[in-house]
Amino acid sequence: MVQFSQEHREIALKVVYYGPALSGKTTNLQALFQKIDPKVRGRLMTLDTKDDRTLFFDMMPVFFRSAGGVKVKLKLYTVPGQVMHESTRRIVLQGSDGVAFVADGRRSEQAPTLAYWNNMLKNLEANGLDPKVLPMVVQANKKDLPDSRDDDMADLRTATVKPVVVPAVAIRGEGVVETLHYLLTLVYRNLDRAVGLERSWNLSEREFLQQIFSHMDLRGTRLPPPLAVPEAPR
Ligand SMILES: Nc1nc2c(ncn2[C@@H]2O[C@H](COP(=O)(O)OP(=O)(O)O)[C@@H](O)[C@H]2O)c(=O)[nH]1
Ligand SMILES: [Mg+2]
Repeated sequence: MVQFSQEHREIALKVVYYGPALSGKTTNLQALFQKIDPKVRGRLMTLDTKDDRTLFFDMMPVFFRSAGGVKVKLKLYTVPGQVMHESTRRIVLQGSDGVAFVADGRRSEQAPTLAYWNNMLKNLEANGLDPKVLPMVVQANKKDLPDSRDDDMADLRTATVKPVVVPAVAIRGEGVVETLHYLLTLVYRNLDRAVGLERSWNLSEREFLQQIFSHMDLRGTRLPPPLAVPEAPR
């Protein structure tokens, strides 16, 4: 759950990059780290083993202060993908305000991706997070590989959970900013509905997004114009 401190005029948000081992979660954070102005980003903490796998999780903080004097802290986390880290994954999901599900978009990965997705939905509920309400974006990654799927990950959609799908080649930084932008738009709207970010905190959607994305190198990125992001289908 988002953390607010009225006294310090501070909002702390947690966004989690979730997905199977080697789908590209760490690569997403590394690409964002390279694109974002050091003035607003903290350190990128990653702890990978030699075979590229995340041992615990990766974390990158992003900070800004709005014109209305609200300090926003955004923490981006990944989870370790391997089966043995199930309990860590559940803990990292705790209190998340939004989830980017990074999928290896190859046909050969379709079955394990679906299994992982369903496992995530279960872990969300175990954490008291409602997948019908929690902002979620699916990233169809590794679009550069020859057997990549072109079905828009339709099998991940259920009657009640219909995530937006963003294609990506994270290793080239493509689709990475778009994924975060879409997710943060949904995160903002969800919190605004819940606590009135605009009304009570004087923090508009436009300013929230602009504070983050105007500090990024957006070459090669195609972001929608302000306020033009559609609601996720429900
Ligand atoms: N071809 C290709 N490889 C990728 C892409 N994104 C990540 N990878 C590779 O996939 C492997 C696993 O990526 P990593 O980010 O460590 O996965 P994680 O386990 O989800 O953190 C690494 O060798 C990456 O270089 C991509 O878009 N295309
Ligand atoms: Mg990793």
